[in-house]
Amino acid sequence: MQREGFSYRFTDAVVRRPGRSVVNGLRTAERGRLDVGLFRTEHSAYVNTLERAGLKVTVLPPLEAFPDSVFIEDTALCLPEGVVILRPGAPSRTDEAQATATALSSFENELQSIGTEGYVDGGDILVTDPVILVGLSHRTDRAGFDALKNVLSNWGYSVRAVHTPENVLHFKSDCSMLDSETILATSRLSEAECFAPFRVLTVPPGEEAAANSIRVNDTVLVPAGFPATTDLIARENYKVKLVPASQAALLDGGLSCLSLRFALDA
Ligand code: CIR
Repeated sequence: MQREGFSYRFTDAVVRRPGRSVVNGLRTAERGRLDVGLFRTEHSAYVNTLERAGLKVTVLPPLEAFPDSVFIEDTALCLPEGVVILRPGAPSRTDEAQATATALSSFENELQSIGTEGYVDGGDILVTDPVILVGLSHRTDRAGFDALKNVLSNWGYSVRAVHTPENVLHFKSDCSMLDSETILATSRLSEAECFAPFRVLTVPPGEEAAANSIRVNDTVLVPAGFPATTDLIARENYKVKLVPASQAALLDGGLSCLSLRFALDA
């Protein structure tokens, strides 16, 4: 049985700086021209916000061979028992995970992997205190889910497969965990009723991208530009910090994708 709050109480984070090749990152729609300089500025603001929320942040150098490697969350799952190296489902990203494994091996965690049978993107994994939800999606398949569940069950976790809506890249593009009992989600996801028995706060229409916020210790990081969602979360008495994420959004990325967050023993 895990300590209450283990899913949002962290000491450390690892991020990867966007390289010049980020302009070639995957995207489901053309939403505007990506500005590498602005991406780096927003990335620095993100790192700064994680630090202010109490984390020691390790910044890894860009990986030019992998345009999407700034979205490091998709390559691993960090838990108190250790790290599971994942296998991202986009062909251009599958080998990205090896570089994450190398970087994380210095943190002396137990390192497991889901092997080479299926695919899982970290963006499809929502860790909550009582259960780990894994969205099957265009990036995460049943074989990957089974391999991941195998590792997590050995560590004592309860794991459940859920459905990611057809037009949504990752399960967590549409939801995030605010505390042990509360999830923030879009209406299309909360209507799928995959969150029972959680309390669900529904993101106001038109602000779907704000569902990918992140709880880090006592702060909820919310992407800038979504005032109704910001109000909703603040009214519930969470401490909110806005973070600019316009360039990640051009590549279907949100705040959670930009870091791996974990707790090291004191
Ligand atoms: C991709 O398509 O893989 C990247 N352009 C965006 C990844 C976003 N990651 C996430 O939601 N966890």
